[in-house]
Amino acid sequence: MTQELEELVSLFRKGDTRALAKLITMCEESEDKARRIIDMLDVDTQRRAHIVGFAGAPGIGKSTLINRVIEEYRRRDLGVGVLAVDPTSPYTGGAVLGDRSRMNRHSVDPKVYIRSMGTRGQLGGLSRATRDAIRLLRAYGKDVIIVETTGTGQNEVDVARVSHTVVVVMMPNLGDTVQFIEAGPVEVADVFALNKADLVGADATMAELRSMVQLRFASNSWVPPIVKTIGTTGEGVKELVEWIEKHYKYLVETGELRQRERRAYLYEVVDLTKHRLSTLVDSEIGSDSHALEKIDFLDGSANPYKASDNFVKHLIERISGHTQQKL
Ligand SMILES: Nc1nc2c(ncn2[C@@H]2O[C@H](COP(=O)(O)OP(=O)(O)OP(=O)(O)O)[C@@H](O)[C@H]2O)c(=O)[nH]1
Ligand SMILES: [Mg+2]
Repeated sequence: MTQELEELVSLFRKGDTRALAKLITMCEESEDKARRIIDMLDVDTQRRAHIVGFAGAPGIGKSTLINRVIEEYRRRDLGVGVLAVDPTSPYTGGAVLGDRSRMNRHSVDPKVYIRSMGTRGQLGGLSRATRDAIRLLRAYGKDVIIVETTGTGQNEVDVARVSHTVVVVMMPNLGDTVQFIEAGPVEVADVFALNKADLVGADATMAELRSMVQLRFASNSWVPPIVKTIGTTGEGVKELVEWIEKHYKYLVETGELRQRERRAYLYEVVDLTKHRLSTLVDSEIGSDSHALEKIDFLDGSANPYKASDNFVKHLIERISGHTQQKL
């Protein structure tokens, strides 16, 4: 495993796309493999990349739009990585295949890498492997990393945690626009794309969005712009990318970039720790049936709170024993 990994990492460093793909797959396979890979790539992951999240309701045109955004970045000779996170069907299914076919125009371009990621093993939020994939794309030398998530509510919040810039995609006549706005995704928006601007009702929705932005963001130092786009023709996409870049510049100049990265890093550490503790509880119970028997069960007067206190104490002893062995 170690030799295989060393070979892969050395190919990866030479820019081999298959090595990149294999390393992402290994990160998906297990946390242990991910840890070894990230250890080996420690220095490379310091590279800069602009991480851009795209969020919005299913079918709103995110993939179509991203396809055009890739074109725009390629015109600027930037390397792009895209991770399409599919929360409903992790491995197969319409959305994933759809993403492939809509984005595959760039699949022959070595400077573009597109991949669907599942949400397997998630503990709320984007999967650990998605964050590792972002780290790998960054180390690989991509200039821009796009993360597409579908849905409303929690998914937007999750994508915001890993992104520097969040593009919230809207479309005309999205049922009751105001109601949709209340559902949450706007809070995390840095840029709005009003996609499908060719449809009837675009102007009315634009007006609604404008007044909402004025209301919600007026006192912020960055007021999210609203850009009309047509994913199918590419109209408005140049302007969209310009705004995405302006936002990045804003983040750098105000020092917010570092704050966002720090926050993302802390969330990741917290998620990893929660996951490891929960694995520890399971393995403790699974590997040693006595562990459960040690927990007092007094007939009639059982107190699960006290019992769980004792169990936690037991786990802490186990952990400190384990870390001491490692040191
Ligand atoms: N009329 C019109 N249709 C569009 C536009 N952009 C995308 N579409 C169409 O909308 C449909 C959905 O597009 P997708 O790009 O798959 O949407 P998505 O948001 O990625 O969908 P999920 O990944 O399933 O959430 C497709 O049939 C597109 O051709 C647009 O600007 N105008
Ligand atoms: Mg899509």
